Parts: sequence; C-alpha cells; structure tokens
Amino acid sequence: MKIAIVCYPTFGGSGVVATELGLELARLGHEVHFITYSQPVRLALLSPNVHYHEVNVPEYPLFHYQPYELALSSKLVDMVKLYKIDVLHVHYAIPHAYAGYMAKQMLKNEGIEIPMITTLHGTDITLVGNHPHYKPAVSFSINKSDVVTSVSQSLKEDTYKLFNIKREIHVVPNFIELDKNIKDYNIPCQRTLIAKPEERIITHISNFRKVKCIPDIVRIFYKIQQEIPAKLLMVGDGPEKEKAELLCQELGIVEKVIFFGNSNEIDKILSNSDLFLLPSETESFGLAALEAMAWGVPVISSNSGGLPEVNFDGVSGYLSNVGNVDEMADNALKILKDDAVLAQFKDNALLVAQKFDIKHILPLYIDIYEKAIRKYTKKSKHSSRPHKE
Ligand code: GMT
Repeated sequence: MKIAIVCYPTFGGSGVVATELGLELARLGHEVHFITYSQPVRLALLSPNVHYHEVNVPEYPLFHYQPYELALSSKLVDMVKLYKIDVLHVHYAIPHAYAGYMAKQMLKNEGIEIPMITTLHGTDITLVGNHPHYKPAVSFSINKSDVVTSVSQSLKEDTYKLFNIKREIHVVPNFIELDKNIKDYNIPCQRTLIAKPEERIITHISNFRKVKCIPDIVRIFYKIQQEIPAKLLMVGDGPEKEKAELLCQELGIVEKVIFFGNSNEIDKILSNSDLFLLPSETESFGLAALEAMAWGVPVISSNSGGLPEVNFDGVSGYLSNVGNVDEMADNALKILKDDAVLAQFKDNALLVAQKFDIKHILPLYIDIYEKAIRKYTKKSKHSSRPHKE
C-alpha cells in the first residue's frame, strides 16, 4: 500500500504514534509518505520506503495568521497525484481532518477518490476541539472521514458525548514496540550518572502543559523524598516548566530534581527509572505511561480519561483521583519502599505493556486501510493496487 500520514512532527504523543506506525508499515514493505511542516522528531529519514514531504506556508504581510490548512491540503493533493497514494491517515483532528477533507474534494474534482482515516488522539476532542470556535469544523470533518479511530474507549465515549457524530468510531489503542526495548537493554547503564546507588529514580515525561498537573508531580516527589532517598527526572519542555523549577526551589529540593528538557534519550532514561508519575487532569490514553511500562517501570497516575485502560490499578501501578497528591505519594512509597514489591510491580508493568505490543495493534490499522481502499478502488482512476473485489 501507499500510505500518506499527516501528523504533528513534535514530541507530543500523537506525532510519536503516527511516526512509529509509519516506520513499522515501511518495515513491512509499504510505501509511507509523511506530510507535515517539519521532520517528525522520531523519523529516521534514511529508511527504505519512508518519504517526507515538508509543507511550506509562504508568508505574506496581509496574513495575520498563516493559512497552514490551505498549504497542507494543496500539498496532499500534489503528493497523492505524484505518488499515487492509496490512503490518507490523518492524526489529530485539528486541522488535519479538515485539510484532508478539502484535499479529498479537490482530488474528487479530478476523478481521483481516496479514503481518509482520522485518528482522534485526545486534546483534539477534549480540550481544543470542543471549543465553540472549532466545534462545527471538527464535527464536520470527523463525520466526513471515511473511517474514524480513537486511541481509547474513553476517548470514543467523550467524542460521542461532546460532538454530534453520526459514524462508528473504532478503538485502536496506542502501541509500543517491545522488541526494540529488549534490543536496547544492552545500552551501558547510565544510572550512576543520574543518582546515587541507594536513590530511587522517579521520572515524568511530557510537554509540560497545564493538563499534566506539573505542580502535583513536584509535590508528590517532595513527600516521597521525605521518606526515602530519591531523585526526580523531569523530561520535556513546555509552559509549566519554569513554575515547576520555582516550586522545587521553594520546597528546597533543587539538588534532587533534574530538568532535562526535550530529550532523544527517552529509552536510556526509562530503562534506569523505578517509577513514572502521570497525575494528569485528563489523558485520553497516556502513551508516556505505556512507554514507561514497556521498560518495566510502574506508574502512579490519575484515573482520568483512558488511563485506567493502560495502567491497571494495583497491578502495573496505582490510580487516584486528579489532585489527590497525598494518596499518590502514599502509593508511590508502597511500591518504592520494598525491593521485592518494586520488583513485582516492575514485572507486572511489563506484562501489562505486552498487551499493547505493536504486533497486536498494527494488523488493526492494516485491516482498516485495506477495507477502506477496497471500497474506493472501483471509483478511482489512479489506484496503484489491483482491484480485489
Ligand atoms: O496533550 C498531549 O499530551 C499531547 C497529545 C498529542 O498531541 O500528542 O497527546 C494526546 O495523544 C496521545 C497519543 O495518542 C495520548 O497518549 C495522550 O493521552 C493525549 N493527551 C491528552 O489526552 C491530554
């Protein structure tokens, strides 16, 4: 198949999922075209079957806002025609589903029909998409997608609750490539560079937005380090980071907290961690928690959104109500105080993560693509694939 993937190229989970999905499809021999405004952070360009097409938005003094959707839909039209793409897969509804729909319409005008799969990731529904200024366009483009998927059951329910959606939403959970972790286990141990041997290593990774409840992370850690030797690794960058640094100063724990900024060494960090904190106000899935679990790191999280579908309470970690810092700290200590308990939770975390191995999830996407393409093959004049029906 020839698949065009539209995503955000940043460190956010939706871009990571889209990139890993594309890379795995390429490894299986499919031709994958990433179309976005800069090279996705996890994309290695020198892989066979992987193409990247940059969307440029020319500046003009009249534009107060650059018309990205327009440039993206034009680029999609050009790339679909040039490479005879079979299917469009857009990640994050805003504005990708809207731009994808416009591209479909322009192509239809030229006799080319192509299916569009829209994957909903979370804030495109719960925080941003639901804003009255976006809502009609988001509802419209979801309803006009050929197939809609959501990354959790909770997000599917939220979408039906918040929007007037008339089509089926398929739940396709996010995934992790476990084989890669096993291979990378041989990276030389960096633990001594980060912490003293007796210290537990606690980690948080995110884009440091308000929704991640960053001050709660610092406060949970503050309570933990009062009881046991520990270090906190804060990985990522965003609007709440400075506030977190100030809070660490106020609480007198600066020397116990390391702020890494955005990092391409997530695997090394997670492979040396003992606990992961994700107390978010809302989280449609919590890919960062799954990535931690795949390295055998238990998770203390809130119970909001799709987190209970990923982090199993009392098994791979614990869940608490949003803002219940005391309970989260107590649960963290339950896991961290005892070596045997920690070892059990680490094993469990990996076992739960195995349910989300890419081997189980990839066939779901491939099946969706193939069914959607089959429906369209008859109609389109440019399909690269023989018609199967
Ligand atoms: O807000 C973020 O955390 C980033 C956002 C994104 O654009 O990638 O994440 C959303 O999508 C991820 C991948 O599907 C999910 O794992 C995150 O839970 C979701 N974030 C929220 O729902 C807040």
